[in-house]
Amino acid sequence: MSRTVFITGASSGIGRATAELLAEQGFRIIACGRREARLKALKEKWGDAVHTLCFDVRDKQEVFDAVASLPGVFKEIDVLVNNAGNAHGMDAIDKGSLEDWDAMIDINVKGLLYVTKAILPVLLKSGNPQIINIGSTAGKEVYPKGNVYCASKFAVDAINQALRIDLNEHGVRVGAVNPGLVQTEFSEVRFKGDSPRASAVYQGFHPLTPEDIAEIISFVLSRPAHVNIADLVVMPTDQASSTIVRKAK
Ligand code: NDP
Ligand code: 8X3
Repeated sequence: MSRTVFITGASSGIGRATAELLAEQGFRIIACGRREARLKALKEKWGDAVHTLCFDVRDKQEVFDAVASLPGVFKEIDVLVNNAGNAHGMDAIDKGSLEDWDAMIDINVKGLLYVTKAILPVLLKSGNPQIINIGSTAGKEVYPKGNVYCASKFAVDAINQALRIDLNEHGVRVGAVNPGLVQTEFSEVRFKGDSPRASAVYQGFHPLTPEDIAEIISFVLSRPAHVNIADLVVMPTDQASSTIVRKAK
């Protein structure tokens, strides 16, 4: 029987690659994001296998209304992939912008909590419930000017552990996938559309692709029900830590 997977941030990067791969593998997908045209393109490509939900994870009401609006078989969610998130800005903490800090805490932490809270009642009815949280190496190690983004991803790490502990009695598999540098729209968002600065982040070495992470998520989902990959860190071979990256001279 095919499982139904609810993916936040499916309009771009890791989330979109995951939606595409899992749709191809026969999962039923609920693809979420704010950019409706991007989601519509997924729906057009995958037809009945995909249902789209357009909402902002920061808005509690939108989150709960979106989940309540799910039709027919899409109401029966087996898997939640908490992926929506971004960095906003990269400044020393004394120079950081309050708006950027609010965005990261509201999206990466509170948004993840709102979505999880809205989905748990249905997820707990699944015969094979699973949550995959997309953390980051930034949630394992603080780097210069990473401050609030790192704090938001450390929070994802804590929430991942908390969900695993509190949902243990319900038999929910909870695990995190924590990538290092993946080439997506992440740096475009972080640097507010400064494309040369964003693309420079991935120059001179071989970064991960969104498809690399999608394959790992698919592997995590394909383990037998008694196997839970609780916390996985993946970096490009050229990356040793948040600050040590082997780059061509
Ligand atoms: P992208 O910018 O390509 O994708 C981010 C996704 O999050 C988009 O689909 C976007 O959709 C969604 N999103 C952002 N804000 C909101 C919001 N307020 N409400 C709803 N959806 C939102 O970046 P990535 O694919 O790289 O990022 C995905 C996750 O991976 C993030 O949690 C990020 O922190 C994490 N990560 C990324 C790494 C990297 O190097 N790229 C490394 C480690 C972790 P839309 O704009 O349509 O709403
Ligand atoms: C994204 C990886 O190193 O840009 O979470 O913070 S990094």
